[in-house]
Amino acid sequence: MNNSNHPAAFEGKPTALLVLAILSLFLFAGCSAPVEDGTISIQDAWARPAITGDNSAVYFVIDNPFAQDEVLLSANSELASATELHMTMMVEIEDNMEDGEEAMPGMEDGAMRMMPQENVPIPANTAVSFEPGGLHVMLIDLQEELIEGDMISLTLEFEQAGTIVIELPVGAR
Ligand SMILES: [Cu+2]
Repeated sequence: MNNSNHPAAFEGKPTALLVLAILSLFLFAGCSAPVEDGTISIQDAWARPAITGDNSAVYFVIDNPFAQDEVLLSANSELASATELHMTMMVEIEDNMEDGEEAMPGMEDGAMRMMPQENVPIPANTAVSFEPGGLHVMLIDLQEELIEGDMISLTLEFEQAGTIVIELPVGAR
């Protein structure tokens, strides 16, 4: 018997086993190794146009398709005096009003407030959206004007992936 002349019908099986072996290597790597740079992705990023001295906000979607939890620790931009992670949320007026402060017309039921976030968890197999009315990166006290069509860069620090620098356009999508 010459094994190199085995019928073609059997050739598919070793190939399938090889594919499984390679796939399991990838799965094993995904579970045990630290997440390497580039394993999460930042999509659809854009910044709000704003004038010098004013504030702007950056929005994007962070996609973590892996089995390991990720955390966005901080953001940094050279264009702003300070860069913070914020969450806009509706808060009850009565819980947050100073004595004697009056609610603005139309805001009797609550007000939108921006709450600084120490970090933002990006759980395994989850995409987290930063969008108007929710999570955003706040660029505080801009050192230069952000004009629609400009490209700016933003540095993001992740617990697992480390530093990721993204390039993004100024202007609403
Ligand atoms: Cu904000």
